[in-house]
Amino acid sequence: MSFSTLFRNAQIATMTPGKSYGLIENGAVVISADRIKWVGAEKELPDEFAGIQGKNLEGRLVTPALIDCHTHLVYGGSRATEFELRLNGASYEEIARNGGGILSTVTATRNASEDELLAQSLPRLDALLSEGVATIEIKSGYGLDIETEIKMLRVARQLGKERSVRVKTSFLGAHAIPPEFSGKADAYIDFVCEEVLPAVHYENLADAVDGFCENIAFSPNQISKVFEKAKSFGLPVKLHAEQLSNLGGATLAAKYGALSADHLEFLDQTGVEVMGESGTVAVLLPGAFYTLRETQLPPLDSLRKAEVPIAIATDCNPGSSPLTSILLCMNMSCTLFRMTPEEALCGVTIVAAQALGIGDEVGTIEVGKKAELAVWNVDQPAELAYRVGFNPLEKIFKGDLL
Ligand code: DI6
Ligand code: FE
Repeated sequence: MSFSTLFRNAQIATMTPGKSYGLIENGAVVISADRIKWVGAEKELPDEFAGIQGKNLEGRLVTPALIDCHTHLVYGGSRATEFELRLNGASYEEIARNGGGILSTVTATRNASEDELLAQSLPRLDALLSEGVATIEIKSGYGLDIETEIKMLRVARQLGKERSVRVKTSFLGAHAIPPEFSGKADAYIDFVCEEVLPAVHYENLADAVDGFCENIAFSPNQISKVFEKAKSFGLPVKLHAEQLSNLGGATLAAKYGALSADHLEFLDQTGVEVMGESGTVAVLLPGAFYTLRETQLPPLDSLRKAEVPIAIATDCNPGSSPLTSILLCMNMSCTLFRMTPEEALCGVTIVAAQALGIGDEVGTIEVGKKAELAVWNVDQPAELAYRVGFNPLEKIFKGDLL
């Protein structure tokens, strides 16, 4: 027992399905090595654990460490100037004609060295970690050439070594058409499938493959080519779908057994039902909804009725969601989308883990899962989503290190 740790006198939101938040009052958790060995009411603690070193959490709330399952956290430069220009009257089109928008981030990302990209990305990662995040998904997609897509994904992997965080990477070559392929979307997709994705996969840099299915990006037909290639490499897929219009992207993703379909403001009933049947997670991104001042709400009630699992994420990116707060994301999901605080917490724990295909490892406080716990200075779980601009994290605990 010398390598076990006991947390006691805690309010534990296990996030296991069933009872509200899977809550255990006056609870205890036993951790051995990096796994949860026992969890329950302290008065039921088995004798075998009674003697081990313990830490009194003084009634604090314990949740699974949080998971941000959709980010574009690695990028060069900033789009603050564009933000300012727009608020001074410039149109999005004017800005794009002058080299702004996604392509300005592509230029800045191509021009940044690996070290510079890492240095620029670390403060964003640290902001998320300071709010209890221990797992983050990071996409490529601002390189759009072999060298820069690889550079972005290497930086994403390196972030996981620089900090105590699990990084899951997604290859997003099909994000936008780079200037050198202007007007040649099909040729670019061929390049992604035949050259970029194979190079990325050869270096084992992608845990999944993503795409942007939209009128301003790629059609379902073009995305399906990328998905076919991903399938041939045994890589899971996911998709930015139905963000600005309805092209049936979510249905396509579900047909490929996608881990998730993300955004979904314009998802229709057919899409909802197909997602419900396939088990594809709906990842809602309130930061992009807010920043773009979108008014079309994702079909929350239909998703609930069809029992589609719902996750939420920051979508941290320099254009449509410059958000590095998972707690604000939770608050926005409640205020803007009318999700409940419990749904919001599920969306950054158990369901976010499912969206990354790691639901067996993390996302709940259950025997056998990785011991990755966030301890909060709050009286009840709803406070995490309720407050705006306040961070009550006491500490993240991992494994049996006190
Ligand atoms: N959807 C988005 O909202 C972002 N990417 C995507 O596929 C936009 C990214 C950006 O503007 O830089
Ligand atoms: Fe995104």
